[in-house]
Amino acid sequence: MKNITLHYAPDNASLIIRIILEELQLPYTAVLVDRSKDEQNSQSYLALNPAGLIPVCIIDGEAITETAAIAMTIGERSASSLVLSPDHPQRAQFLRWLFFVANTIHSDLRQVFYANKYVGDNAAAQVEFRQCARERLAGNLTILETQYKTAATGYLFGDDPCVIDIYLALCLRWLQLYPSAERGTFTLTAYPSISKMFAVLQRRPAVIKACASEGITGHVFTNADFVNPEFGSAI
Ligand SMILES: N[C@@H](CCC(=O)N[C@@H](CS)C(=O)NCC(=O)O)C(=O)O
Repeated sequence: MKNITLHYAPDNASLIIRIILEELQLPYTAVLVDRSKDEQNSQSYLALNPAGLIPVCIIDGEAITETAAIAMTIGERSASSLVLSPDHPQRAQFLRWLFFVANTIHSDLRQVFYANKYVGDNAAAQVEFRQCARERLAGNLTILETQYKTAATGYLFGDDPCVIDIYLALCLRWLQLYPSAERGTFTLTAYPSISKMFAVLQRRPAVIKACASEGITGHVFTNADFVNPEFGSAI
């Protein structure tokens, strides 16, 4: 990978990829997608990602979308421990939990954050829909908490963090903050093993550097605070 460009917005799913790039010390160019101008739906951005979602990562001229796919691609191409290789005995379990975070947890989150996109403009319907999504999330996070409880090192696989640990940390960071009118509705209290992992993860230099470059400081996973300056948000 000679040339990497990350299209990002502060505290968006692109931050998962930025942390991975920093962990691997890969050089990259970050290009801001200004959500206050709805740039994710501009013609030029839709040409990269027709779904109008952030992130897009261009690797050696190829546009890649979907956070988990980008994470897998970068991790595999750099033969890093962030991704378990196809011959690793725990590869199937690794894929299982990566998909769980990507297509269950992250999807549940989108339902909490963007209820209007699922049920339309009816405010009462949105409240009910968000409540259902939050209840489903609580159940799914309990399943993950059980996995982390049995993880010997605190990380899901082995001594070092993998892309799943990072992905989950960002998901639960956002859930602590957004929608901002509901800040505080979600806490990590019910998930002590996950929370313990986050406390270690957030001290890693790559995490601190990636977050700081988007204006995010402090205990970024265990005691999330908004982007400062107030420039960008996950939703
Ligand atoms: N399935 C996508 C979801 C990405 C996603 O939800 N991105 C959010 C920002 S964190 C976004 O682009 N939101 C704008 C929108 O939904 O219009 C992925 O994994 O990359």
